Amino acid sequence: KEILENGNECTVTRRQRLPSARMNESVNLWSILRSNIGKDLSKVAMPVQLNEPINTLQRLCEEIEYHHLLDSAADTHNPHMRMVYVAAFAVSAYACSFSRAGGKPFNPVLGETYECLRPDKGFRFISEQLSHHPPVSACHCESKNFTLWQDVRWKNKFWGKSMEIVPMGVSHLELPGFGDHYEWSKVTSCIHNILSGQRWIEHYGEMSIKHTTTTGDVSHCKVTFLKSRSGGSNANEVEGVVTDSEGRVIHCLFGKWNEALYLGKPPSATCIWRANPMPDDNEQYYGFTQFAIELNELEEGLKPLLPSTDTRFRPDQRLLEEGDITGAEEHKERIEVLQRERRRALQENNMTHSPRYFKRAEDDSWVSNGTYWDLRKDPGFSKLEFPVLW
Ligand code: PIF
Repeated sequence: KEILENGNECTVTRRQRLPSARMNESVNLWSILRSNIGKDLSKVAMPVQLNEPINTLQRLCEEIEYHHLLDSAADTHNPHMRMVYVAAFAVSAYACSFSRAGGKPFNPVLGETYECLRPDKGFRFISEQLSHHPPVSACHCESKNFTLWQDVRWKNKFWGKSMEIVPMGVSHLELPGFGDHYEWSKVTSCIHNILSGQRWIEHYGEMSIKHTTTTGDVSHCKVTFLKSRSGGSNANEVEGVVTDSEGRVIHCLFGKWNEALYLGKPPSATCIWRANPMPDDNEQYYGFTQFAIELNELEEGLKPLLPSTDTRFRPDQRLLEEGDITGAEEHKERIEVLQRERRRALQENNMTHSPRYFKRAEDDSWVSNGTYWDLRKDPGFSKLEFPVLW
């Protein structure tokens, strides 16, 4: 049962699996990469077969799967324990990537949007593609307990056997109950065996979570994502240290970003977060979690409420989800041509694109302009004009 925004209860049955399993990939990635050596790979149109039926805007929403950790933080009076929950949340965002080295998300087109309204989980989320070259996506998620926003941009580095994805942009979190603000940035991700063998994903580097209130610095947490040693005995390990404003160590954390995070030192440690079990047949279905399976679902009741720019209406992604690779590729190319035409028209008129639901903040980050949910309610997106993206 879900509680709707108007307070009514309704029963929503969400799908338990995608409509179609993943086809065997028959793309020669090497021939694509070889002919684009030295090029920025985000400027190369990739075959749709490399994609999973989810896009970057939805991937940002996937990072919120373990939002209950933020609800716990909002319920915790001790500021250092609050930081423990926030750190666990920041680590949990990586869990879904473990089973996902096989594919890349769809690259949203400029102006594409995505919403995820989950009254059952107590949050509502929006995201928008703000720039095409370089690809920049922003999102904003709110609940009674927290507000979370971030904008992301990647740099790709292709090393031959592996590809590094270096993210830029900052995640922001506010817990209004305490007047807290937290911010952190993402660590580097690396896809190994990109050309042959079993692809696998690794995250490494340091994540520094800063906690401030109007009265100054409160605490800090350094989370280290360890690089795998040869043999892989320490694969996916993370370590964290929470310090107070004077730099004294208050808490220690350890665990694995794909499994669980513990507070304390073994053997007397407390589990703070554990990843949800995966659906049994997930390997055939793109390695998606139950939460990911639900993200691109288009229920009948939702159709008239969404703007036409919502990812759920994007035909190439829908066709891939349904297992029609040929149809998906045709539509992907058609959508790319449309986007090039819109770009040319803007250039010819000396105009630049302006995001619809996000604006620049003083610190140059992108924040919600607060209009999405009001427009959705009144006058309703069906009464507004949108560019034809597909
Ligand atoms: C197309 O995007 P693709 C290109 O941007 C192309 O330049 C553009 O034409 P234009 C098209 O309109 C686009 O559709 C290319 C690139 C996209 C990202 C960033 O979807 C996120 O064809 C990457 O893809 C995160 O992909 C990856 O960039 C996380 O989406 C795992 O660079 C890449 C990925 C490299 C392949 C990795 C393979 C892993 C299995 O004429 O407008 O320029």
